[in-house]
Amino acid sequence: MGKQRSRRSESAATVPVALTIAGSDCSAGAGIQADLKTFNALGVYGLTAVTCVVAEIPGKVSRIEAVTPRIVHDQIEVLLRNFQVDAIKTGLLCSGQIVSAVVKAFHDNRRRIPLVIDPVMIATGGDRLLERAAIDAYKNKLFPLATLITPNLDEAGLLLGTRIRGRQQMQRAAKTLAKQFGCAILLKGGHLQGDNAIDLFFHNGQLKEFSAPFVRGVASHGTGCTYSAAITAGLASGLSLEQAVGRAKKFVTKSIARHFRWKRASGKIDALNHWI
Ligand code: PXL
Repeated sequence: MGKQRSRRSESAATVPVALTIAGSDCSAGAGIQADLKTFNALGVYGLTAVTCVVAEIPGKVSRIEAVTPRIVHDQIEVLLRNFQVDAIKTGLLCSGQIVSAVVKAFHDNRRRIPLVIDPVMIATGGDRLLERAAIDAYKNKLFPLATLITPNLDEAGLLLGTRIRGRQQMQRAAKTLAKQFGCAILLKGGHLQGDNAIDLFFHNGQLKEFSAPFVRGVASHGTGCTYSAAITAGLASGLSLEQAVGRAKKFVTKSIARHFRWKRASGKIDALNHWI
């Protein structure tokens, strides 16, 4: 009994800790819910700072309500002051004021912690999730603090003011963003290249491709959240950035392939399977 207790407290003391700063998706396939499930599956204790509440099902956002920038700041501040946080990710930040509140909370805390930014702007179903004015706050204040930014093609296109199609344009975009913000870039190509989902990873002047067979016919709500959360979990656990991205790509591919599906008269609902 005594032995068991001491083993338990030892594992409790050494479990890696990751913080997600993101919105709540009530259908639980994306947002903070996907992040927590991913952290859990990868053996990381997850902390959360909620930025907004989204009423939605996969593919259809009904309504978004942001919480106040002050409570976003205070959630992060109290967590960073009291936990040894090993890695942080940001997801949907909703508004420019919330981006600024997040940056302020980071500056109030002296320790530099690996930071993964998923620049969530548009939901997979096409709904706009981020106020347009927030993009400048991202560019000027938050991106310069990033370890890694994980845009998809639409997000990278919005950030660079161009359309990105094809591998050469992807390579150029990844390099330009890395140079502009002084961090690593994971540019997610989705199904651009046909049968494979190809992502370009640009880090320390080196370009690497991560590829997996594209899983067809599955609603992919939450894949970006899950991917960036899995990378964050890897960094929290001490993996290198490249190892963390490689493992996360496998994790997200499996969670799509082994998805859940509910059939309803009104159509099917798919959800990623994080139990892997
Ligand atoms: O998948 C993007 C996303 C991120 N965060 C929240 C969301 C969604 C998509 O709907 O609701 C909270």
